[in-house]
Parts: sequence; structure tokens; C-alpha cells
Amino acid sequence: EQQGVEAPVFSAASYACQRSTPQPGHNTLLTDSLAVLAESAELNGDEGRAVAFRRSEALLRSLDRRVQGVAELRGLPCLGEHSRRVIQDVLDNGKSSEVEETKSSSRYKAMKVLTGIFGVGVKTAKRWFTEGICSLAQLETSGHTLNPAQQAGLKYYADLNQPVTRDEADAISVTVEEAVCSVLPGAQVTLAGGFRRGKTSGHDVDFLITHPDEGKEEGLVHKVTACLESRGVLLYHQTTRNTYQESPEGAGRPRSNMDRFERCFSILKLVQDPVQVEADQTDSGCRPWRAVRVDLVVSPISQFAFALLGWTGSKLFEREMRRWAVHEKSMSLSSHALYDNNQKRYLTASSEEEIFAHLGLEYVSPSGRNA
Ligand code: 8DG
Ligand code: MN
Ligand code: MN
Repeated sequence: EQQGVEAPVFSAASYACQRSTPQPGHNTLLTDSLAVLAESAELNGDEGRAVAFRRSEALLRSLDRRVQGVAELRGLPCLGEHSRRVIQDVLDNGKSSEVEETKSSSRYKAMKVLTGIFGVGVKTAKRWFTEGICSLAQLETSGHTLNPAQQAGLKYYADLNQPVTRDEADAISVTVEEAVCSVLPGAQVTLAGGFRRGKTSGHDVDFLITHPDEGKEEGLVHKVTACLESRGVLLYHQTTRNTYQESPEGAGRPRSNMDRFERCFSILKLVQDPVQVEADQTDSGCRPWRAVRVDLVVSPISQFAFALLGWTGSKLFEREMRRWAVHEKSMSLSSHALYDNNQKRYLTASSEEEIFAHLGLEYVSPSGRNA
């Protein structure tokens, strides 16, 4: 065994939900590199490869100190051959040639621009790229008919691609809380998503809404959007009603990780602080507001703990929790419920802590869920 100058070997559990993963972690050079490869795989529609890179990225982010050499990673789970090669390259050369090539490829650049449009997914972007569309200008002159979401996405492209700051998220919270409480007194609004995990910026602001009297929350999304509209701050919205009652997941496992809550994907107008506007005037033109993506989700109180856990993320953390549930506990976890396949019954919970306990997992606080 080599001893002495070498740092000790790391150890880590294999599921991300068994670990605490902070943001940004101590190995950003490595995790940023792996994130590019994960993103590139996502943009290629290669889910398996994307998840493998995301798992490697999350594992490295969970380490409590900087990695000095690959020898310290011996025996760690989640790191495949490909990831280890990339890590080696970054440790030796300060960067990975594969990552550099990926970032400069016309396909990656075009797919990032096109999927950066709200309402445009990988499939659509791929089709456009195949037709030679690589930029917003080319898309605009292509004659393609865009759906309402994509039209809004194009219209507010610059704003929506500028990260939302924590201060902006707080300002949006005030607007949303005012609207919610004016249409349903006693309703509770909880900030979810990346901001709940302590991230300092995000691509949108996620809110989970409930009411202590079950049933009172029904139809709330429509009332809230009507209120926001009357106040002139609703730039775009697409509402989906709750479909959980009609076909509950039952004994089977959820068909997809899309849940069935009443929800609204929206774009809100955030009126900015006059001082801030002065400072930003050069890049944001002269308008005293900016567009911000906001997700509103309404949950009945009886499902709230599951909804909160599901909408706090990260996406990988959620995915890992569901994988743990199925493979290690024979349970099915969704944003609505937890079903025990052995006992053939639902396990109720009124807090996230109880859900972790049902799953035999140590509790991980939101700030540790940045997998
Ligand atoms: P970001 O916005 O700062 O980029 O990060 P985020 O807050 O972690 O990502 P998000 O895309 O806003 O998603 C927040 C959580 O919401 C994520 O863990 C997954 C969860 N979620 C569901 N259902 C759905 C769904 O149908 N669509 C999306 N986009 N997210 C969903 O539980
Ligand atoms: Mn979010
Ligand atoms: Mn969201």
C-alpha cells in the first residue's frame, strides 16, 4: 500500500440520496467538466449516458475536499471508466480535451441556443438543427410556426436566459404570496426548487401552494393566475389541472416522473428596484422590469410532504431516491405518495423527515440535496 505523501482514499455511498451534496462543492473544475458531458448527452437525447455523467458529477460534488489525484478515487462508486478518464485529463492538464471539443462543437452550441428557448425541448431543437437552424435569427426567418410557449420563449429570450438571483426570487415570492392569499386566505406558499436548496441563482422560481383544509386548494391555480393577470404581471401561463384523482397511480409504479398536480408554468413580470434599473440600463434597455420563469404547483395538504420533497429536487436527487425506493426497499415513491409493495399499502407522511425514515434513509436537509 502506498502511504505518506498521498492523500487518503475517499469513500462514499452509492446512491446520491445517501449522501449530503452541497453546492458548489470542492471540485468545481471536475464537476463543471462532467456537467458539460452530461448536458451534451442530454442534448443528444442519450438519457443513459447523461445520468451516468450526472452521477459522477454528483459524487465528486459530495466529496469534502479537493481531489489531488485519481488514486484517491480508487473504489468509489458511480465513477465509470469514461468519467475517470475525464477526471484524469482535468487533473493532469487543467482541462479535458473531450470537454473542450464538446463545448466548441457547432451541434452543442446550436442545441444550447435552441433549447434555451422556453417551450423548446430536445426533440424539437434536434429537428431544427437537422434543417440547418443554429441561431435565433435563423429560426425567426425559417417560417416555422411556433406554439404560444415558444413564442413567449423567443420574445423573452434574453431575460429568461439571465439567471434569477436570490433577491429577485424573494421579490417574486412577495408578489405570488400576495396573489395567493388574496384569492384564498390561509393558503400557504412555500419556495421550492433550487432556491430552497440554498442555490444563489436559478433558471426559474418554483412555488408549492397548499391549504390546511383539504379541498380548499382545488382550482387555486386559475384564481391565482387571474389575480396576477389583473395586476398586469402575468406575461405568459400554461395551466394544467390536477389529474391525480382520475387515475391514481395505484399499486403500480408511476408511469413517468411527471406528476399530476394542478400547476402553472408561467412567465411573470418582475418590476425592478429603480436603483437596480439605473445600474442595469446598459444591458436591459430602458424597461423597468424583467421577465422571470415561475412554476406554481398546488398540492392537497395530505400530499404536501411528498410534493415538497419532489419539487425541491435536485432532479438527480429525486431520481436517486426513487431508484433507492424501488431497488432497495421495494417501494414506489412519487411527488404524491409512497407505496410499500411488500405491505401492499400506502405509507403516509406529514414531513419530509418521515419520508426519509420510511425509506430507511438518513435525513438529508434541502441544502444537501444539490446532487
Ligand atoms: P433551477 O431552476 O435553478 O435550474 O434548478 P431546479 O429548481 O432544481 O430545477 P427545476 O427544473 O425548476 O425543477 C425543480 C424540481 O421540480 C425538480 O426537482 C423536479 C421537480 N418537478 C416535479 N415535476 C416536474 C415537472 O413536471 N416538470 C419539471 N420541470 N420539474 C418537475 O416534481
Ligand atoms: Mn427551479
Ligand atoms: Mn421549475
